Amino acid sequence: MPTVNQALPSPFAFEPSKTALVVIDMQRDFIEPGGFGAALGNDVSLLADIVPDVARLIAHARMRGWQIVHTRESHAPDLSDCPPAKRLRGQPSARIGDKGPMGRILVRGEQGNAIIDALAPIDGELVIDKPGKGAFYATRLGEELAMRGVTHLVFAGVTTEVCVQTSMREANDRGYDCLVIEDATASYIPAFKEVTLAMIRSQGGIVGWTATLEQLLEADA
Ligand code: TIU
Repeated sequence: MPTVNQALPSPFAFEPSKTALVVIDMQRDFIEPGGFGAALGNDVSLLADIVPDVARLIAHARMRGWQIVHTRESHAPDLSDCPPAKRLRGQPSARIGDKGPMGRILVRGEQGNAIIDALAPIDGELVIDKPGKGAFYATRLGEELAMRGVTHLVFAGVTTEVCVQTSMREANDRGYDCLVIEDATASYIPAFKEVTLAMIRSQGGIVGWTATLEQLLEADA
């Protein structure tokens, strides 16, 4: 069984046929100007740096035959799945559902909601639209993974401390062994990324494991 011996806080062993790569929210809304990330006042260029490493990770997962899941944070056009408590935060001039340069912000089907071209899903990969920060809340992800006998999840995507960490915590509570790939995740606030990785692997791996992309690729060569 492949084992990432250098994973922290301890080696991470996984069975490829029971492993899924979960790529969180690599969508234009977060990575390109004019979307939700920018509407919240962030410098979105900070996230683009990880795209080549996420692409390498996806290519590896495809070669190894892991299940691949892409998520998109998104809401129905009538915003019936967007509680006012979520919509009313952020900048009053650019809220979820408002028109932006890439269409309505964080609304399903709009240009800004698409996964960036460099990481586009292919046939056979799951695409999960999620109204929350976590990938399990109000989605079919749990059922889809259970149907496929998945037990181990490898996480990538954005942002580390918001949707990646929330999804990992949801998965951890559901009994999955979770590994986050350090160089395949990013935050608008780089210090938060480092602290999140430290949190995940603290206390004996309270939320899961962390490893670099090279450590994973070497272990699963
Ligand atoms: N995908 C995700 O992380 N959603 C966010 O709103 N992240 C922020 O960092 N704002």
